[in-house]
Amino acid sequence: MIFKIRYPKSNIRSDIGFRISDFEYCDTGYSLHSPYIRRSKSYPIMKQDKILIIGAGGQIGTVLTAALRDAFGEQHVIASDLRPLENQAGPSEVLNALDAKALAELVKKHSITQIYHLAAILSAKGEADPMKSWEINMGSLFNVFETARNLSIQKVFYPSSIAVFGREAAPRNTPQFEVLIPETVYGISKVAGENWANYYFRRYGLDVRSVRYPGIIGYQSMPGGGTTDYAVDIYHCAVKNQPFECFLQENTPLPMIYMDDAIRGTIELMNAPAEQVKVRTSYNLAGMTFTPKEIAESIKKEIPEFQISYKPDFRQAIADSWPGSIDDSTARADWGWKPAYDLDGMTRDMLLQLKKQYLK
Ligand code: AKB
Repeated sequence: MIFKIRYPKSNIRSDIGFRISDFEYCDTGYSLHSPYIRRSKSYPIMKQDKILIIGAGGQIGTVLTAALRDAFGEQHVIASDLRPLENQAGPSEVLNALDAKALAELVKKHSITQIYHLAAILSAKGEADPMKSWEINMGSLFNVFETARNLSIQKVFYPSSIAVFGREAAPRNTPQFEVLIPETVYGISKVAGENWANYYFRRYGLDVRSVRYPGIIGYQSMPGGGTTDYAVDIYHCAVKNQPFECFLQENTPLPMIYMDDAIRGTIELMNAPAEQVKVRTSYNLAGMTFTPKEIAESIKKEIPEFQISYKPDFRQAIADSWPGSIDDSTARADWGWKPAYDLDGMTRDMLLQLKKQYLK
């Protein structure tokens, strides 16, 4: 079953205040968004919980908010962001996660029991101002962890990333427990954040759960400031019959995941019995692996006239420092993670859903 969610027309990446058009390589038609999300099939309804999402207007937040509202009820999920969120199906608030007092007041006002902290400056954008990126990523995280500890929040979700890995890590099928020497400030903040998550769990018993997201690809929302963003932009160009210029070289493999899988994995981890969540830093979460050339070939199966060219920029070095694929067997063993989409399955669905959006 498919149902429509309403979505703000703004192209501002909500959690960090940068315009995603900073990284636009074709006209991706942000204002045309009218996203859809598949109704979740198996999320248990837990009406007693009150969930706060920080960064609810971002790429993941937009879709996760709708999925959690579907599972928990619209009034039980409070969407927050730096700027007002329009057309929300449930309560929403303006929140700067760097403001600890405002965060605590909001948690008390809504009797929050769970926090999903999605606000961060991503890998590519973070390099423009490393100190500011560090302050935002770490300052907001400490506010969330301290508020959660002081106000007895039951669970916190903290997204980490494949950006925690660097060139010293195994470049393929990178293990769960691997050397972490990232080369971006975003990656460094995620390694630190994972360790603080583990610290708050061990020291204070705070139930923090985390996955290392690969690049996330979805039709419902746009990413902003990441190195994997090309893999969303490419589909928008394809459905608009525009050629696509890729900022990575054709043979650059990266771990990626379809949005539906990423959201399902997140909710499954958050709903897993605590004793099954054995990794308290962050779980490797894999979906698929492909290069720009391979995603273009997948699109050409559906749109034979699609054209791609390559013009690598500074993001190539970031991508080269990341693994091409990661081993998520620990997540599979501990809490039953399993992705559903492969590259061609994702391509068919992305093109179908985006065509519907652009035809509106
Ligand atoms: C980025 O490219 O920075 C993000 C990520 C992999 O965490 N999509």
